[in-house]
Amino acid sequence: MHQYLLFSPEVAAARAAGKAIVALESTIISHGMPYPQNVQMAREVEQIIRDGGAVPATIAIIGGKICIGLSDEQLELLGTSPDAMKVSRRDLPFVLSQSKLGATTVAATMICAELAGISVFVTGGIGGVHRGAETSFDISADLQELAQTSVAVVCAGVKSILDIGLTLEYLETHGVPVVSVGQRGFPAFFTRESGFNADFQLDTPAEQAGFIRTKWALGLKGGVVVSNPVPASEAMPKEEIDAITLQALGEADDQGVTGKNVTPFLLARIKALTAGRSLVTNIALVKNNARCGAALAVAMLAA
Ligand code: PSU
Ligand code: MN
Repeated sequence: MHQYLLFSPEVAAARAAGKAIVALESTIISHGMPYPQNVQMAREVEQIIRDGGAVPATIAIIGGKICIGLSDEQLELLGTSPDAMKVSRRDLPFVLSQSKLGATTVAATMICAELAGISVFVTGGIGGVHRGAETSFDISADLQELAQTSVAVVCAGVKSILDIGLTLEYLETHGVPVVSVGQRGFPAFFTRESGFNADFQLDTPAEQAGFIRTKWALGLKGGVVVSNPVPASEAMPKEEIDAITLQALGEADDQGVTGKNVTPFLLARIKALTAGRSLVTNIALVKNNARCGAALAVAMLAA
């Protein structure tokens, strides 16, 4: 086993028994949602995965180790510590060698999941190409990670804080397939449609698993985006979220927010500007993704 990996008892038992395991990220807890909803969401999502026949493995960096599966106290720590670092690929050696508390992004969680032998990962939304990237160069490291690390990522698409069209172009260039579940359209996180299509619609876990297995059997390294739209009853009105997104983007610009702070800033502003309603939708879509990801992880075990 890798020297930096530390498995929780639940995940270690699942590995020994050959059970389906689903990875979960921790930046969504530390930087994506406020306390206490973040910790409550994390616990409920873990339970949904158990109910779906798989074992949840929330991933974070604690005490110089990559922790695969967290205790209740560790979830609480991530949800409440203001000094938890947002850790992407470039930050991993720092936070590990300095024994800092680190919350892993989609990119870093993919790296850790692959090290741990976990091939399915559930989150809310992935990072992408930011609007104005032609001058800011702000393209999430999540996209490069999807190009090279072999983990399937279940998400609800990408937020319209990003340039969704350019994000899909970037993924195409890097050979990352975008699969959609239940519809052809690529979802836009808070809403079911983005105006863009996914590459392939695969509705059943067996079909999704067959696609992913085939990609890797061909030696085609890298991830697969499995985009699962927010349930219609939980989606936000498009006009409202579009207007609020524009306002949040303007504020980020005015305040000179850059680098890794951009995404957490925008998430927090959108939550405030919707009086918390975006948070309700956010939690609902992560839970929906947990159901999808658990079923996919179980299907991945079938021959
Ligand atoms: N999008 C969300 N919620 C999140 C994130 C993105 O709707 O919590 C987090 C994820 O951890 C993602 C990261 O990997 O933000 C992307 O950050 P950046 O844009 O700085 O790469
Ligand atoms: Mn960025």
